Amino acid sequence: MSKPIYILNGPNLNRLGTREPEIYGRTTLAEVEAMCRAAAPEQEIIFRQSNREYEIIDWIHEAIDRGSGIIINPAAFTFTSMAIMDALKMFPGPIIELHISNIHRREPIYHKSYVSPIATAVIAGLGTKGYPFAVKAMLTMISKANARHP
Ligand code: DHK
Repeated sequence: MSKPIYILNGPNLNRLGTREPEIYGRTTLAEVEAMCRAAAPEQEIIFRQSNREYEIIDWIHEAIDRGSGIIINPAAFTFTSMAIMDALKMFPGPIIELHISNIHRREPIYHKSYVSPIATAVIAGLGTKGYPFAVKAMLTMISKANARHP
């Protein structure tokens, strides 16, 4: 089994399911976590959420030391945090930036991501189904990376 995949979630995503359901749907974060684990039953997954920027940075540092890939929904920090961008720059493995909504179809404040220039790939607008989709994609990225560097 490869090293764990980190799935990190930013501010307000702990309210998923009741938060603006017309944009984010009614699936809870716990249900999203279950969908991710079901998408990769053989793979260790570390699934976390925080409303604190420093905590997300600490988890990225942890992933630098012991993770194989990062799937991150930075939520509002996407558009504000150079600190998260700088932390992700140090991560040697694949990074998937994920948004439940299509941020590019929303108000202009949601258009400039600090994470996209660092990310290997970006998923936006698939709803919460984007999470298990990202997990499957990450498994492929990790196995390709492992094949390149056995
Ligand atoms: C979630 C948020 O909280 C917003 O701040 C982002 C993102 C969009 C999402 O679509 O998952 O802009």
